Amino acid sequence: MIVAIIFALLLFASVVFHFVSPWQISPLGSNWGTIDDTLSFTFLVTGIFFIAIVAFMIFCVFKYQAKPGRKSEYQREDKKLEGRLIWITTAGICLLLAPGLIVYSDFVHVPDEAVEFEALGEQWTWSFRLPGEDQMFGRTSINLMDDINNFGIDPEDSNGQDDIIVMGNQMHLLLNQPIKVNLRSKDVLHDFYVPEFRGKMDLIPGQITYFWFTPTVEGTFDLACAEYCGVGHYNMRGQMVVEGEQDYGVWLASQKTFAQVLAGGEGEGLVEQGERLALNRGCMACHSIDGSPALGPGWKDMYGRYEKLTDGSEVLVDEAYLVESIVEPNAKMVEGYPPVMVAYDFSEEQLDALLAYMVSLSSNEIAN
Ligand SMILES: [Cu+2]
Repeated sequence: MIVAIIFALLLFASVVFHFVSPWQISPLGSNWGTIDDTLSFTFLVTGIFFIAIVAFMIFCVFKYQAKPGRKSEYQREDKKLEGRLIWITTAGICLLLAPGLIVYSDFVHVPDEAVEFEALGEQWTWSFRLPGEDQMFGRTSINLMDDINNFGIDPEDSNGQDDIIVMGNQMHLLLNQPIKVNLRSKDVLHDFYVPEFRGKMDLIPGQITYFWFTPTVEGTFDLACAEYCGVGHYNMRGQMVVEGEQDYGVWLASQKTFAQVLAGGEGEGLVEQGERLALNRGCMACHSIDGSPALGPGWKDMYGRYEKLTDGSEVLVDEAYLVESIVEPNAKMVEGYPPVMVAYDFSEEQLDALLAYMVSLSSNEIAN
């Protein structure tokens, strides 16, 4: 009897929790209302089965409880019952699968009016590229990837010269414009997930995956990696800014083409090189430059200050300490930060550029 009551309470609490739970679905920001419908339908079907099965268990526990003189009896297999159960299960699975397959087909059938962008994932940052005026992406090769040419675009391919390389991990999208997102990974599996768009797709090394959507609400939406991809996975974030034509135009005009990036790479100073490296290599995922809190120590005024280490000692943040912290991050841990940074393999010149950038962010000076 007591077991039956516990089951009944659990059933009641589960149903109530569904309606009063603080974790409700985020408001829809794209055309994919059908994905919501599919989820609701799946939830309804599984919910009905859940209630029916638990109710049946309560009934059985109550009806067949142990009583003096009552004995269990052995029943040989019941072909008829098995047959019925197989058909009910089959029908249930078809009911759950069919709507999803229909919506998924729409999800990967890109309409003709859609434009494109590319999202490139790597541990643990996102980069974005637009095809430029010709609406054609330049050819890419992993052999061409370096710190200036993050996407590995072939400089020989004329389609690639006008490709727009978005700086930082914030991508802007035009409101109500259908868009196809092409997904590439540089290293391991990642997953492009913007909850409000209901869009979600794996990035698979060696393949280009894609889906399309139409952003229907203006605003800034978080992009989160939804496939565990290493210790920094939780911090692999970006942003999708959906805006009207005017704001989008202003943003687009401020971005550089691949040709400009290549040309700029030759004439840029150490500090700019360092800034580009920090952006491209994902430093900004964990370090802020405006003094805001982040996963790792912020770079604003970091150079020249004293940091307290986990062993209680203090260290002056000078060039030697900074280099050590980049190539061997766990050698001296600053108090209050988790030991999650991976060692970076930078060349001497790259380290010089990064240091120049960090020093430029600080108003402190170290007397020689
Ligand atoms: Cu990831």
